Formats: sequence, C-alpha cells, structure tokens
Amino acid sequence: MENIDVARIFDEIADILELKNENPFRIRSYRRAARVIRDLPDDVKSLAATGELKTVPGIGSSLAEKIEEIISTGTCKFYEELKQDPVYTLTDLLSIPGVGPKLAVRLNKELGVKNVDDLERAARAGKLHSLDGIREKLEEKILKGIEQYRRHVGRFKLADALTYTESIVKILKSQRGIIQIDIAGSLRRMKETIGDIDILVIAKQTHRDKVMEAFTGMDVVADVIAKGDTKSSVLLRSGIQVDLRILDSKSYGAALHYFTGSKDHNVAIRDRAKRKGLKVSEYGVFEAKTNRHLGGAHEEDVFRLVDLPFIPPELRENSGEIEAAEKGKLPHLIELGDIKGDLQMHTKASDGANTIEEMALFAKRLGYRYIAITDHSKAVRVAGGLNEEELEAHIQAIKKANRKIDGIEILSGIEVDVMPDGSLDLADWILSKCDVVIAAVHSRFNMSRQEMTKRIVKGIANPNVNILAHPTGRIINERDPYEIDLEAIIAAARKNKVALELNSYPDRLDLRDVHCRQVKESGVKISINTDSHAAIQLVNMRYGIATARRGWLEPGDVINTYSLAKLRKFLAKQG
Ligand code: DGT
Ligand code: CA
Ligand code: CA
Ligand code: ZN
Repeated sequence: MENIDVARIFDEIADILELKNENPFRIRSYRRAARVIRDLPDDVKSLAATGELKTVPGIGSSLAEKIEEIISTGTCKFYEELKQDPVYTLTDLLSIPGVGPKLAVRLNKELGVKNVDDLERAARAGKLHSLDGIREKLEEKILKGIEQYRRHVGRFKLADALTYTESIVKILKSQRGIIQIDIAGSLRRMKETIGDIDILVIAKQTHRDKVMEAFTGMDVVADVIAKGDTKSSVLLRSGIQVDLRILDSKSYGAALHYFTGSKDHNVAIRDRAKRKGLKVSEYGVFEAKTNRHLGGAHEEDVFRLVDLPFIPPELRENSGEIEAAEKGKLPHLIELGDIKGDLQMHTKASDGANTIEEMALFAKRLGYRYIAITDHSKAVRVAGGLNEEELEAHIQAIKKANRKIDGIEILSGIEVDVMPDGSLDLADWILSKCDVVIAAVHSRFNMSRQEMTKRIVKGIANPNVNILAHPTGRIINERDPYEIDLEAIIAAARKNKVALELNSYPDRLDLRDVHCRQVKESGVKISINTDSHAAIQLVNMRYGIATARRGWLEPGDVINTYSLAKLRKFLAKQG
C-alpha cells in the first residue's frame, strides 16, 4: 500500500459520503486527508511504524487508525461497508461538471441513471430537462461535460496513444543529457486502451532541468499539470496526460518494473519477494531484515532476485504469468517478424483506396510472402460489395496481378457477409473458387445471443469458409460487442477447421486479448489480419501482434506465420 492507495480510498469515501448526503465536515476531512497524503513526501507506512501519523496536519486519531488499518489489510471496514451502499455506483457521475451529489441521486431515482453512459443517453434523449427544475441549459452543460470527461478521463486507443508517445520520445531523445528512455505503464503492456502515458528517463544530473523544460514546453502540450525536478505531468492537446519521471540509474530497472505494472502484477511480485525475505519497491530490491540494496539497476534484477525469468510486459497482468514463469512455462510470444502475410484487405474493387498491385507491392516491402485480397460481398452495398459475377472477374484480376508481381503470392479471397439467417451472401460455386473465404457479420447487430450464435455457427459451417472476421463486432469506445456464445463459436470453428480472426484495425482489436487466450487453449487457430482499406494500413499489424502477445499467442497458434505451403494445406482443411 502506497500513499496514493490510501489517498484513493479516502477520496472514494468522501464521494460516497457526499452521495449519501452526510455531514459536510466529515466529507471535507476525508478530502483534505486524501490530498495531504497524496502530497506527503514521506511514506505513510514508515510514519505509521514510528507512530508519527497523527502529527501530519489534517490527520486526527480516527483517520490515523483507518490509515493503519488500510496499511495492514489493504482496505478498511468503514470503506467496505460504504461500498455496499447502492449509491456507490454513482461515484463516477460526480466527475461530470454540472452533476453534484444531489443531482446524481435524483437522476438515479427518477431516470434510473447508473453511470456516465446512462447519463449521456438520457441527456441526448432530452430526458433531463423533462425533470422538474432542470433547464435545457444544464442539459447542454452536462453533455459538454461528458464530452470533456471522455476526452480527459476516458481511455485512449492504443494506436493513438502510441502515436503521441513516439513523437514525444523523439523530441526527448534529441535533448542533450538523456542517457536512457523507456515507455512504461499500460502502453508498455500494450493494453488496448491507455489511461495515461508513462515515460521514464535517466538524464545527467546537470541536464535535468533542461529535460523538464523541453518536456513541458513541447508544442503538443495544452496544459502543464505539474512540473518538478524528477516528475512532471502534462496534458496534451488531444486530452491525454503524459507523466515523465527522471530516475537514478541505480534504481532505474526497479522503477521501470514498478511503473510498467500492472498494479496487480506488482503486488504479486512484492508478495513473492516478501516470502523470500526481500522487499521490492520502485527504488530497488532490498533484503527485508537489513534493508541492504541487492539490485535494481536493470529490470532483470527484479525478476532474478525473486527467482523468476524475465516476464514480457504484455503478460504482466497477474493472470498466471508468475506461476508460468516459475514452472518455466512462459509462452514464446509471437513477434511481428513471425508474420508471413496478411489475409484480410480491401481494394478499389469494393471500399479500399488502392489497387491489387499497390497492396501487393506494399506488402512485399514489409517482407511478406503472401497476402489475400478480400473485398466485401454485395450485402455491404455502401462499401460497393461484389456480386458473383464481379467476384469472378476480380479473381481473374488477382491472378493476373499475381503473375505480374513476383516475390509475393497474391491469394484470391472474399469477405463474405453472413446473412441474418446464417446463409452466406454469395453462392457456393464462386466461393469455392477463392483461395480464402472470410465470413463476417456486418448487419443486424442487435440479435439475441442465441440467434446471433446460431447465425455465426451456421455461417462458418459452410465448407468454403476459412476464417471468421472480427468475431465479436465491437468497436473500441464506440460499439459494444454483439451478444454471442464464444465457446459455441470456438467449438464450431474447431469442427469446421475455421480460424478466428484477430482483426488488427486500431478501432477493433477483435478478438480481444483474453479471447485469444481462450481460443489458443481450445486448439483453434487464429489469423491476425489488418483489414486494410489502404496500403499504408498494412502496418497496423503491430497492434494485432500486441494484442496477440497479451493473449499469450505463440507463432504456431497463428496461421499467417505458416509457410505458403502449410497455409494452403490449412485453407484446404487438411492442416
Ligand atoms: P492506465 O494509465 O490506466 O492505462 O494504466 P497504467 O497501468 O499505466 O497505470 P498508471 O499510469 O496509473 O500507473 C503506472 C504503473 O505504476 C501501474 O501499472 C503500476 C504502478 N502503480 C501505479 N499506482 C500504483 C499503486 O497504487 N500500487 C502499485 N503497486 N503500483 C502502482
Ligand atoms: Ca499509464
Ligand atoms: Ca501514470
Ligand atoms: Zn470495408
């Protein structure tokens, strides 16, 4: 338990008390304590150990007791009891400008609003100003507030966050005195969405000020949240926060491990260290009894000293990686270099921006051995989907391009719609002429779980189908996945020798990391595709690889790491 953990709990206590309309003095005392603890230069644990907690301004004996309880148990009874109160779910609403505790409670009672999404829906539907005493103006203010909330508090897509980060890293790298620079946090773990960006550096003592100046003075900075000697935080114009920490080389590896997280992984590593008589913190690894510094300059030190091999950042979610590492059973994670081709992309024939040849030439430059051209079928009218005759001509065009360009095999394919009744949008005679058939749902997303599962299971039972595209249909931060029984779909895929797609389009990342792991365990194969609608988008493969690594995938789990011969066997359902 760190100072921020204690502060977070106190802040939440204050929120809940506020929603419960409790004594304002009590609420204020928790708020003040949270702030004091957050900014405290000392560790609350050591203050508790020496009995000095009560000397901290704003901390009386009752709060000191709670802090001690939190340090020793991870939480406190009072907080746990408060969390049982139904108003607890409303705490997020308080972050919206214009929504105070009274209004939050009322919105909940009168409109059933439980979270920010509900609130947005109600406001958009004009339901707020139908309530007594709420004017249209407030409704507008709340909608604006939600927009802001999403920009500032909302999570950013991995691809966006990486883009901002790479330009910042470039700027920092060009500063004198920078010795080492690393991305940490959820971005290093390649999570599909990123709360804020964490960057760590080692800089020469004499250049630290300059480095901080350069960081807070970047063009992309909208707001400097904090500027210090060792840590600064800025808000970029895009609304994402970036934290920069300057560290000592002696503890850099321990800090890199700590700030990479996840928090749950860190806690598990710390517990493991404790059992070995060690103490792991962001400052290093220490012998618990003597506080002797044992290491921490390199991240490997942390793992080595707790008797573990290095665990790749993408696995650090405390979801079995420590146990696997202990048994020597960590996966040999797939890498971008293992990918030999891309099996979903669109051309001018439907809604793509480039020709077959342009796609192939770009893919060749990426070092690929093969690609599949998979335009839309006719049901997707807005995308100019192909009918049977058009596809027949398109296959001829693909074959022609394939003869013209050497060094890469261009497979002919189609992304065929699975109709609501589970039939496919194109006749079997033409599907059987394609090297690769990808089945996809692009309509009627709101079917019941049972209906949607039946639809997809029937669709992939067509013997021509090789891959199921973006199996859950979700769009990150925009559209929820459709209701499906993924286990049933995995079973159908196994039976029919169909691979499930990991769609690498930055808005999709579908399947998700946890699904990939589930599919891998079932023995069903995955195809990591970019679904490119322009040649340049073929580089999005990196996001699919990131997600695949988070899903514990190894090269053998993924059909587009196969040689062309092996891939053809799989496509012929003989692999
Ligand atoms: P995000 O930013 O929400 O996408 O997720 P993270 O994982 O980047 O979280 P962040 O930025 O709050 O903190 C970076 C890392 O620092 C986090 O992964 C683990 C470590 N860390 C932060 N707060 C705590 C904490 O209260 N306890 C522990 N053990 N580690 C923490
Ligand atoms: Ca972060
Ligand atoms: Ca952070
Ligand atoms: Zn398309």
